[in-house]
Amino acid sequence: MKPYEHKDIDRKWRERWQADGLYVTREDDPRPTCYTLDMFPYPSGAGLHVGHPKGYIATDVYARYKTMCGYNVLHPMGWDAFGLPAENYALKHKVHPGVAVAENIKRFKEQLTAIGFSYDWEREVNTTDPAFYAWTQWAFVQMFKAGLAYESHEPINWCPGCQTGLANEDLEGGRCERCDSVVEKRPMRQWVLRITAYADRLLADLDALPWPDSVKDMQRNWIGRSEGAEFDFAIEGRTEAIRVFTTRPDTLFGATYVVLAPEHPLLTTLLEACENAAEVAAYRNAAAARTEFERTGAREKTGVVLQGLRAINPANGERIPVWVADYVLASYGTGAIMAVPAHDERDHAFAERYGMPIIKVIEGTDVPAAEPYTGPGKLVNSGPFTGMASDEAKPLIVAHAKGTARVRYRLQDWVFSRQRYWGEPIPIVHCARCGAVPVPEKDLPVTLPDVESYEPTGTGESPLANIPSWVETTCPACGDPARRETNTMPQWAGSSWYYLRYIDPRNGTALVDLAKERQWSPVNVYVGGMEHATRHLIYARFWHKFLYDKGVVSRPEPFERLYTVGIILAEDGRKMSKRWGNVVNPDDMVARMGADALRVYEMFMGPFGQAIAWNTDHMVGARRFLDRVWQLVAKVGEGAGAIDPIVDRTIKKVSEDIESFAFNTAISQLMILVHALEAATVVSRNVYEILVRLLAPFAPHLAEELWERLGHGTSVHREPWPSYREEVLASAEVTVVVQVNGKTRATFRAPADLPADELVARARALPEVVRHSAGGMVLREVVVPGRLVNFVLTAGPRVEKLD
Ligand code: ANZ
Ligand code: ZN
Repeated sequence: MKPYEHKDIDRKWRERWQADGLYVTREDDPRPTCYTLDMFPYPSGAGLHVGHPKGYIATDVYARYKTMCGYNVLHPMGWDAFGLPAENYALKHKVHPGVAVAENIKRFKEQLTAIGFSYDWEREVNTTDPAFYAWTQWAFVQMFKAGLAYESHEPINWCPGCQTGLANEDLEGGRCERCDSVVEKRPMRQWVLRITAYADRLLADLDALPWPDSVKDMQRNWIGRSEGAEFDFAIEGRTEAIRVFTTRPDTLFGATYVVLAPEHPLLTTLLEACENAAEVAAYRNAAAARTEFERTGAREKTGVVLQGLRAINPANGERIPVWVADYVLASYGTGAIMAVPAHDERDHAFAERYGMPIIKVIEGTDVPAAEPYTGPGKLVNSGPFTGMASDEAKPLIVAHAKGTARVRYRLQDWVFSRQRYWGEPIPIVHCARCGAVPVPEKDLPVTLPDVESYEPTGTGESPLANIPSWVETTCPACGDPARRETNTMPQWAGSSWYYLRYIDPRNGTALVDLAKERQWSPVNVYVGGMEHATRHLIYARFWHKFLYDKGVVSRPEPFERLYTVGIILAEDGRKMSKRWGNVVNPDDMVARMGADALRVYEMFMGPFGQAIAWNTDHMVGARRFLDRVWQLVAKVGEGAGAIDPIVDRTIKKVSEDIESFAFNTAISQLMILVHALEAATVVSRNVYEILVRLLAPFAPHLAEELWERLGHGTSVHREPWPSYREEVLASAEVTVVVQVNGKTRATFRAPADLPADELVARARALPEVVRHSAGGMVLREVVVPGRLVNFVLTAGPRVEKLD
């Protein structure tokens, strides 16, 4: 029999699918819908490496499977092409970002096409297309009108490398997530989105989302809700008061000093009134040079007292000192605190260092006297509240000291302007008479003009400010001469709503048609990297809720199920990077072994969410598996034969595993089936056809070719998914214990009568077994049917056996 010639087969079917429009999705299709989506890529200059398609392969397997199960599937792809990555690439290679983006998209698309994805390319979106960003701007205008987009002059994060302001979400450990520069604080004019107005709903609606707990917890922490109170500490002999935020109003009687952040606006006024103004000013300037990250780190706390000033504790009228210290952040709460050294760690360390009094007001249990007690307890030294339980005392002390209950968030409003060229222009006109006026909807999009030089200016203005013909305009409200806003939107703007546009990509009169949106929403399965947990996934939820409030969309949450992809490391265990010279290019792999071998390998290499190293030899194993499926055709007899229960078991397992994104165990079950069929003298045609259909989502080209050779004139990808006979799988399920070198590592449920080889194969694919057998080779397996599998390993490198 002819060998499996992947080159011819891959090309033949790609062209045929394209010509037949096999993956074009229609709305006038009565089947239930399923929306399967990948986080769309930045079309970077480096092209794809083998890590990128892993998530795309998974959604493609899922989309093809759901189509065969009878769903009308939406499975689109597009480009997130605005923003710093694209612009930095263009600057480095001295090409216009628009030109670079077009080239990169072309290359990405070729690479993706070579892997055989079932995307409906008629719905392709590109965030840099004016027809797309007209709606990004439209949404901004709606937010402006709703009071959710506003101008601010607060100090923000400034990246000296990228020469632009950044949002908190763009930082990693105090550095720019893009270029790794240490980020500074700079006061500057900027546009900000009031995401905090949605903080409570963003939190509350997390509970019901069937997302991984890890992602939900990251969002909860990022939003960081704190219930507490604000108190005013009057300053003796002056009219100003210092307002503090505390989560522990019950400790107010123990507040022995107050602290202002170095950037606190009141400090400028108080400086003049204190006796050591020069010292305080010097401290403030030194603090400005330290990053927020340094200040909140483990470093010893420092500060300077404002001599001659006294604040008055509103609970008991005590006169207490006022300090400036950089462990208090200007960006949280009110930028000032009441210090309670007996019950707060940071205040305690500070008070010890500077000899401030430590007054215990909560009776703790079992704490060494030298340490602060931070828990709840019975109040002491607290005037009329002494003896009360701390939780009970909270509201009473708030009332007593004329405070107000307050909820604060760690989440801050979203700094939404960038002083860079390659972004959506913010659709605002500044008029001397009318102020900031939104561009009328009929005049959208405000297109990004071509410029000679798109290098960042570093002045706090974007390069757009250098184009008078573009900047100078008239006020939409009064007709006076006015100036356009020259800041652009951040790279996260387009991605905050793009998934809606695939539903209705060419709509010229609405962001999305509501009836179509109702038909397809929400995205049923969304797949992408963990790095988006607190960025894109919070931003998109915020925009979506806003659009929901506006009646633009019909549901409050955009994404139903979410799966995070484990990254593929290089063969040396490091991250794939040009810098290390360890990048594996999918084009080479596809050329050598075929698109289907790449697909099967990436789905088989380990549990989907787990990081795992690439190994070309293992991909060879995946290719061999496909060769064996190919060769099985020679054994196929005519007509239908009896079906062994292993076929039913395989259908059940592969279906359930695809549904739960356990692709590796689905493939190992297919391998078990192929193994069993190889052992038979004849394979009946109906059984082989079941195998081909089960394999179709994973190996679409090969399956299609085999399907044709079996005499079918229609695509296997339009065939119904095979069903299994419940009655032959009626045997009870048991719990099987899995050990590695005699240590129990996992358990799983399996049919009681599962043959030993299948039991072993299922056990071997468990993530715990993969993890605990790394570095050893399986010498033998001990199987107690229906009870236990024990893998006995050698030390030394693990040899993954695929066949
Ligand atoms: C007095 C107090 C007594 C506090 C006590 C804690 C324990 P979370 O839970 O993170 O919201 N705080 C308030 N604003 C701050 C700022 N700008 N920079 C640094 N620290 C600030 O933390 C709230 C607590 O962090 C507040 O409650 C305040 O210290 C401090 F036994 O007030 B607490
Ligand atoms: Zn005007």
